[in-house]
Amino acid sequence: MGDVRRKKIALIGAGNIGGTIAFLSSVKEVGDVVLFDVVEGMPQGKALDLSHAAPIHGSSVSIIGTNDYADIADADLCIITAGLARKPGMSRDDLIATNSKIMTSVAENIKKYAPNSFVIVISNPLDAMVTLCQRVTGFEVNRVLGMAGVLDSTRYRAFIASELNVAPSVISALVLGGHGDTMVPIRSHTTVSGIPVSHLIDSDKLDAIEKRVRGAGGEVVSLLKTGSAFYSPASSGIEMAESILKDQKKVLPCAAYLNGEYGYEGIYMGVPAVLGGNGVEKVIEVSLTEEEAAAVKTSAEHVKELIGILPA
Ligand code: TXD
Repeated sequence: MGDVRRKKIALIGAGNIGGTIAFLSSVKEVGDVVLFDVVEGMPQGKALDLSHAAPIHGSSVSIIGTNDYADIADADLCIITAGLARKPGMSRDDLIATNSKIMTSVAENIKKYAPNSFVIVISNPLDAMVTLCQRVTGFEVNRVLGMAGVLDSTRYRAFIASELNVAPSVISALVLGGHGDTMVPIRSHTTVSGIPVSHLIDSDKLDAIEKRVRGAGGEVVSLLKTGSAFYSPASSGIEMAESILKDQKKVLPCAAYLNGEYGYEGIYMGVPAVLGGNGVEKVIEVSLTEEEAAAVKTSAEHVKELIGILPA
C-alpha cells in the first residue's frame, strides 16, 4: 500500500514567522503542522485560531500547538525560526551568541525526535545558524539548508517590478552569498520575462535598487520598531518547503553546503540549488561577472568569519 498520508511539518518557533508559515501551510495544504515553542500556551493558541480558519479556506490539514518536543516525532520537515529577532540598530550578527545556544538545543531535539527530517533554518544570523544546525544534528548536508536567498531575491524582484510597473511574478532574480550586508544581487542573471534587467533599467537606478535590497531587512525593522519582517520570510520558507515536500525541483537561491562549488569547500552560502524530494539535489554554478565574483568572494569571507565565532 502506498504512503498516502499527508506530510508532517514541525515548526520550531511559533512566533511571527513560524505562525505565518503555519497559516500558509494550512491555506496551501502543504502538510500537517506541529507548532512548537517554549512559551507556554502560545503555540496551542495559534493552532486553535488557525483551525478555526480552516473551514473558510477549505483546508483539511491538522495543526497542533505544543511545548513538548515529543510531538514533533517523525516530522518530514522541520522549519526553525526559534531565536531572537533583531531590534532597531542591531545587526543580524549581533544575534549569534544568544541564537547559537537556542539553535544547539533545537538541533539536539530534532536529532532525537525527527532524525529523518529535512531541516530549513530561518533563524539569524542565517549562515552561521544553518552551519551550527548541520553540525549538531550531524544530518547529511543535502537535508539541512537555510532560507535567505529566496527572501533577498523576492525583495529584488519586488523593487524591479515596482520600478517598471510590471507583474512581480515575471521577474526572475538571483541574490547569492551570505544573508547580510555583503549579499550579492546577481544583475547579470536577473530578467523580466527573459529580458535582461540591464536592458530596461539604467545602471545607476539598478545600483540604488540593489543597495535597497541589501538594506531591506533593516528598513522593515526600523519601521516596525519591535521585531523584523515576517510575511516575506514566511512566504520564502514555504516556497522552499513545498519544493522539497512536493518534489517540485524548483531552482531557488538558498544557503546550501558547498563541496567545491564556486571554489568554496565546507561552508554554507547562498547559491542556486535544485530543491526536490531529496532536499538540496544539486548546487548550480552560474557564470558571474568579475565584479559579481569578487563580491561573492567577499561575502564568503564574511560567512567564514561568522562561522569562525560559533561555539566549538
Ligand atoms: O531571511 C531570514 N533568514 C531572516 C530570518 C528573515 C527575517 C527574520 N529572521 C530571523 O528569524 C530573526 O532574526 C529571528 O532569528 C528568527 C525568527 O524571527 P521571528 O520574527 O519569527 O521572531 P519571533 O516572533 O520572536 O519568534 C521567535 C520564536 C519566539 O516565539 C520564541 O518564543 C521562540 O522563537 N523561541 C524558541 N522556540 C523554541 N526553542 C527555543 N529554545 C526558543 N527560544 C525562543
